[in-house]
Amino acid sequence: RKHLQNLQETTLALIKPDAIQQMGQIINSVHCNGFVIKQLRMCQLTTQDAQTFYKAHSGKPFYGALTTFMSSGPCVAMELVAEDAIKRWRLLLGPTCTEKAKVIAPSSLRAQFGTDGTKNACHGSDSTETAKLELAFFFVDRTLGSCARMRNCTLC
Ligand code: RTP
Ligand code: MG
Repeated sequence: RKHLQNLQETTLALIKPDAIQQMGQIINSVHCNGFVIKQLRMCQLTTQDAQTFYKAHSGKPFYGALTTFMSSGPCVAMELVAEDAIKRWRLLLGPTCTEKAKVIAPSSLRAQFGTDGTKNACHGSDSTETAKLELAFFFVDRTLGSCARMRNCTLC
């Protein structure tokens, strides 16, 4: 039945480096908006990791600034579970550009915690296909009891 199709959908959410000090408020919003956190990790991407994660945007004018920003400090990655999680998380994010978000979606996460058009606080997968790929990117190592770190992690 169509209305049950996206029950228990999963998506990859990121708290980006510009909003890492607001992670408590952002995680509170995650819970208040009915998302369950299935997995969570904090890690700092290398420039190469960021280039791989955002490879769909390679060649665009903002790609260099985006990948430099995304590797400038730690991110928090979360696997979120909810009905229609992909669409609902992106709705909570608001528009890509923080300044636009402040005007048309002032209670969105990007309006509240973003910095500008590139430094915009959070990420959300845009389809079931990208969610699957992006979750594998961050949560591929499920070993218990040891650090499941990124390649070339600078934190440990
Ligand atoms: P995201 O992938 O991070 O969830 O964001 P989005 O779908 O809303 O936007 P997208 O078009 O996929 O862009 C990816 C990220 O690139 C940066 N960006 N900067 N300065 C610019 O014009 C510009 N445009 C995009 C943002 O960090 C955006 O989230
Ligand atoms: Mg996107």
